Formats: sequence, C-alpha cells, structure tokens
Amino acid sequence: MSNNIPYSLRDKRVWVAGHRGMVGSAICRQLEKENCEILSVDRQHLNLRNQQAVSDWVAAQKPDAVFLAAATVGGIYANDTRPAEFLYDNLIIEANIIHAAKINDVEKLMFLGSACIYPREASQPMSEDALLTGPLEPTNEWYAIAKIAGIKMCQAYRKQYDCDYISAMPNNLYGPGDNFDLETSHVVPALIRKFHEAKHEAKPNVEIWGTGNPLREFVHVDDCASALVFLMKNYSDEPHVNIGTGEEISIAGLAETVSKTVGYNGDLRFNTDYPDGAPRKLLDCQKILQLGWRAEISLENGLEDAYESFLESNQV
Ligand code: GFB
Repeated sequence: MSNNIPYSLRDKRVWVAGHRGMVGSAICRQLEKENCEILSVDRQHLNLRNQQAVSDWVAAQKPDAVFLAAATVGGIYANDTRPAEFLYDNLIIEANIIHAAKINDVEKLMFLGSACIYPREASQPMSEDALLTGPLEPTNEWYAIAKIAGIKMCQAYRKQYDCDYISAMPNNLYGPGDNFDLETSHVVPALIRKFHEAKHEAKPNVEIWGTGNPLREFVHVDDCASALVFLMKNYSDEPHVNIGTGEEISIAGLAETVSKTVGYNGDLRFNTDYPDGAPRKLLDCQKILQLGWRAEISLENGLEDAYESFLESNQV
C-alpha cells in the first residue's frame, strides 16, 4: 500500500465532506486546479451522523477519493463548555464516513485532524511521534480524543483492509470563511471582530482572553488546503503528517498584529478569568518539508486576507 503514489486526481470523483466549512471550502478552491469532479452535499440532504444515510449516499455517488473535513469545531471556550458535542459529533461523523468509504471501495481518503491531539507538555516543536506520549490539554481533550480516534481508524482500516487512508494534522487555522462568532470562534476571527467593532465604536480598549502568553502557530487555510491536496497526491502511509508554517507568535503579539491590520489604536486588556489553554503548540514539519511542500502565506498577508473576508461576509 505504501507505494500507491503518486495518486492522480485527474478525472476522479472527489467528495469534500464539510465543503461549507472554512477548510472544506478551501479544499474545493484548491481542487478546482486538479481537473477532477468535486462532489458535495448539504446538511439538509445528508445527515453525517446517520450511518445508513452516509453509506447510501456514498454508494449512490461513488466517489473515488474523499477529503474528510466535516467536523464540529470551535475555539477554546466552545471546546471547554460543549465536551459531549465535540466528542460525539466528531466520533460519529468520522466513523460513518470512513466505514462508508471502505464498504464502497473508495480508493483514497484524507482525514483531517488538529494539533491539539498532542500532549499538553509535549516537547516543542512537536513531531508526529509525540502522539499518545502524555496527558492532553484539558480544555480540548474531548475534541482531541475524537481526532486521535480518527487517525487510529485510518490506520486500522489500512492494516486490516488495505485501505489507502491517510491523516494530516494542521496547526491553528484561520482565513476566509472563518466563524466570527465571539462565543464559538477561534482567536484570530474573534480578535478581528473585536478590534473592528472597537474601532467603529471608538472603544478605549479590547478584551483579550487569558494572559496573552500562550504561543500559537497559525496556518492560513489556503496553505492548509494546498498541503492536503499535495499529501493526497504524494503521500500514502500509516503515520499522520503535520502541517505548519514553522513560525509562532504569542497571543499578545497576535493581538498587536491584528490591531494593526484592522487599524485600531486603543489598548489591550487581558482577562485572566478566561483560560490560556495549551502553553505552546509548535509543530515539527520536517516530514512534509521533506516530501516537498511548504507554507507560503505570511501571517501579515494572511490576516489582511482574513480581515477582507470578514468585511465581505454577512457576519460583520
Ligand atoms: O484559538 P483558540 O480558541 O484555540 O485560543 P486553542 C487560542 C488562545 O487565544 C487561547 C486566547 O490562549 C485563548 O485564551 N484568546 C484570547 C482568545 N482572546 C480570545 C478570544 O477572544 N477568543 C478566543 N477563542 N481565544 C483550540 C482547541 O485551542 O484550537 C481546539 O480548543 C482546536 O480543539 C483549535 O484544536 C485549533 O489554540 O487554545
């Protein structure tokens, strides 16, 4: 199975599960360059939590390849306060899609995880083999457990049934199509909205959750989609693959950068009643670099793009 590359997407029927989400829509944009047929289905027409419905849809549509980007996602607050949804939704969606792919002879499947699968105290930068070497970050362990199960399902189906299923773990994503709702969003879209509103309401300061000290590595979603399509074509093996930029920034540093992007001149006010989450999450990306892929979008350019997409969205 590990020699099944390069895998051409040309003329293939490719299902992007989760095509309305930030990552799924970026994968669709990326696939438009590949001369393949993109398949998608809205949630009103297919409930991904219903195993029979998923199997029937896959049997009828017969995709050759699948990008599994459908998930219940959210920032630190949503993860921390809705553990059952993050665990149940993600487990059932990935189990249904992976199993339906197997029984319908899908040639290749890409499962999308997250850097929060690694132990909270993993040594930095975190390489792929840090998985399952220590306890998880408590604010997102439910989501992380579901994503670890997804990686293990791909590995198990590869081992037992010889399925060509692979997994990729991008670091914190942001970009066009993000969720800008302050309760459920990740930090980048939250800060874009907060600074934008503070500028327009001439507020003297903006509240930033936590101490501002945690370090994060932000990946623009178009870089992520380019890595996912690259791996789909050029990688076929059991271990998952990290996707990052190699650059990290503190939350305070991010807040300064976003305030400049938005053009807000007031102060930052750190509210330590909110959790910091993981102290640091930098990925070791030697593996994907050696395969021949690297990120191209700088944080500054990516934030400009994300702010523009916020202004154009109906979420302003
Ligand atoms: O992006 P975020 O929610 O996710 O938060 P995580 C990153 C950091 O930004 C945390 C701080 O230290 C937050 O406390 N922060 C500051 C804010 N102000 C804000 C704000 O207004 N909104 C938000 N959301 N954060 C998530 C995981 O962790 O990362 C998920 O919960 C997933 O499972 C995702 O893996 C990529 O990086 O802390």
